[in-house]
Amino acid sequence: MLVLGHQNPDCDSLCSAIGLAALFNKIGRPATPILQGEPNPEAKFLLAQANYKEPEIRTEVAGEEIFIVDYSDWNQGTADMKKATILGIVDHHKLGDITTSTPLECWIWPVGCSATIVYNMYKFHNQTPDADVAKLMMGAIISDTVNFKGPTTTDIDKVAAKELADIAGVADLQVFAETQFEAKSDIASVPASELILRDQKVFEMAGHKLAIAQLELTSLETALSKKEEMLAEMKELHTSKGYHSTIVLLTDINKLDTTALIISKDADKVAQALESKVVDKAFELPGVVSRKKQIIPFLQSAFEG
Ligand SMILES: [Mn+2]
Repeated sequence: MLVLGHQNPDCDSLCSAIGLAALFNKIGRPATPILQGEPNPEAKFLLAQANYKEPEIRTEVAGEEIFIVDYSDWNQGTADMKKATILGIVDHHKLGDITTSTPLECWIWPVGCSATIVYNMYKFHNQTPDADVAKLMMGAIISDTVNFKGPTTTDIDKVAAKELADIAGVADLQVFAETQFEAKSDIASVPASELILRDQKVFEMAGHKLAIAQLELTSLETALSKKEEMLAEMKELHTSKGYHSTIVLLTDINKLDTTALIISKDADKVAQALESKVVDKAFELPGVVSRKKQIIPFLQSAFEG
């Protein structure tokens, strides 16, 4: 079986796939984690910290048995995913549009991170992750919950991260989190064309496609100095893909605020749905850090009524 996360792999997508595949191997179900693309810099940082080999990148899964983690939408899977047998889903987002012709094993919990669920699957099977895998899963929880400060954080996540840190031999979770966040904030030399795609997900709302990327940073200074370059790259992407809106969220993970850059057929509609106002192709979202909880639901009600 193959275990895979979504496109534009982030920490959770990578580490939960690795964690889940390792669990299956422990209980006699041979499994291999794969990636749909290059992992983001924070995910690469975690691989280096855990001294774990980067999984193979594969974008074809037709004919395979697969388990998917961190999504349940066809559009976040491989193009040929409908030709695979989906054995199961682990996720913590709103339920997507994937359906199957045979029963499947679903672990979908409203928690802060898929890795939290995977860790609880270890407990269900009376297993313990190895130290390196535990470190990866711990890092994914830190990332997805913004070090337990994000609004999706639950006590289940906090307990899982603490126990995983113990298994991994990480003495100070805070110090680890700070180093991890510095790694992902190091964007000075990253080209704008790459930045605008970081953690990008495409959402369909009433027949419109909204591409929403998110950069989580310890400070917005460097990102804002690249605003014009990013807007130019966004415009190009926007036109070539025919999106309704192309949005890049610049989230300050210390101040817990977001500045959104936008290229759109109706930027005012998007900003108004989030109780904001567009000024110079950008709008402010004070107190907003979670795309899935503080942005998507409001855009959905504005577009779908
Ligand atoms: Mn996740």
